[in-house]
Amino acid sequence: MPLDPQRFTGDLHMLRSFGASGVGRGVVRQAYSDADFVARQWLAQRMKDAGLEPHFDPLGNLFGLAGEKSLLVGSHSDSQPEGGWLDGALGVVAGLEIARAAKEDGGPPISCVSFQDEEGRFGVLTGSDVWTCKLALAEADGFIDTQGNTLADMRAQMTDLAGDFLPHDRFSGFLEMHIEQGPYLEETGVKLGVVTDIVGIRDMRITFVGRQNHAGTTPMHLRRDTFQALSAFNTALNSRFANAVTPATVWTIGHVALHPNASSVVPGRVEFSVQWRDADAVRLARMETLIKEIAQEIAADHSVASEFGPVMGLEPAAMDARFQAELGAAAETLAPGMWQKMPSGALHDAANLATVMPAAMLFVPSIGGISHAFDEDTAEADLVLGLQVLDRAARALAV
Ligand code: HGY
Ligand code: MN
Ligand code: MN
Repeated sequence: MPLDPQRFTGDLHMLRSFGASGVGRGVVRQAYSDADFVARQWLAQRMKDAGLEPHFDPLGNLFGLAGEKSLLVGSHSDSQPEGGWLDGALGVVAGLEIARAAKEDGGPPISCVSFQDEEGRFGVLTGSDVWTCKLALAEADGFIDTQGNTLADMRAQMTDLAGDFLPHDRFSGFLEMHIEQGPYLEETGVKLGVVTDIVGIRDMRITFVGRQNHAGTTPMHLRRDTFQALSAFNTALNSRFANAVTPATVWTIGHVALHPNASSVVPGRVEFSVQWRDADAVRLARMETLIKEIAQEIAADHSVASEFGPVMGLEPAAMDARFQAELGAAAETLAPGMWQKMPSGALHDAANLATVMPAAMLFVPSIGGISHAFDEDTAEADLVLGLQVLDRAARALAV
C-alpha cells in the first residue's frame, strides 16, 4: 500500500502530544527531557511495528533501519524550550511514513531517523554533529546547558537503550523535509521549496563582569554596570555591522542572564549569547572579529571585564545537485509550477549529513512565517503534499 496520509497525520499529532504546551498548540520537548525520552521510545516502537529495526546510538540519535544499505529520511524530534509542533517532527514522521510504506509495498529500502539535540540545548546540531564526526563525543559530553546539566549526565539516562554509532556508508544519502520557518513560500504563494544551500552559523557566550552594588546609593559615574555595558555593546554592534553584512545576514542576542537580576541592585555580571548566520564563511569570520573587538572596546569604556566562551558553529552547506533535481522533478510532477529553489536561513541536520553523503531538503510553508514559537503551524494539505513529493523523490533516489 502506498503512502497513508491519515496514518502520517495521526502520527504527527501523536508526537505532538509528548510535551504538548501552549494551550496544546506547541511543544516543550528539549533533548533528553522526559517528554523527549517518551517520544523517542514511542518512535522506536512505531519503527518496530513498521518492520524497521530501531537503533539508538550513544548520543540518542534514533534510526529505523531497513536493509543493509538504504536511503536515510528524517530530521529531529527535540524542540526549543518553547517549540512548535512541526519543527523537526514533520521530517521525522515523514521519514517514518515513507520508510513504512516502502516496506509495505516492497519498495526500495528506506531508513528513517530522529537526530538528537538539533535545537542545541547543549551544542549546535549536537546529535548529527557527533554522528558525522565533526564533534568528538568526549567533547560533547562536557557541554553544559543553561541549567548547569552536562550532556554526559543527561544521555546517561538512556545508556541501556544505546548501541554503537552506525557507519555512514550504511546509507546512500539523506533527505529532510522541514517547515520553512520563514515567510517566503507564503509570500510567493508556492507550496514547496527545494533547498539549494544552508547558511553557516556561529554561536558564542560573552560575559561582562563589573561591580554589584546598591541601586540607590551608587552614583551613576561610579558604577560598573554590566547591563549598561550590554546595552552599549548591542548598539555598537548594530552600527558597526552595517558595513560588514548583507540584507540576508542575521544576528541575535537571544539569551541574557543578568546577575543578580534584582531591581535594587546594580548588575555586576551578565552572560549573553551572540549568534550570527550568513551564507559566506569569510563574512562569518569577519563578524566574529568585529564582535570580539567591539566587546573589548565597550568593556574598557564601562570599566568591566569581558570573557569569551568557545565559538561553536557550522560552515555553509550546499545541497546535492542530483538530490535537488529529483526533489524538483517530483514537485513539478505533483504540483506543477508550485515550487521554487531557495536557501535555508535556518540550520538543519542536513548541513552535517552533507559532509558525509549526498543530502537535500524540501520545505513546506509556515503560516505567517512563524517558528520557534507555540503557534508555529502549516496547513494539513501542505504537509501531505510535501510528504507525497518527498516520497516520490525518495523512491527515485533509493534504488
Ligand atoms: O536554529 C535553527 O536554525 C534550528 O532550528 N535549530
Ligand atoms: Mn528544525
Ligand atoms: Mn528549530
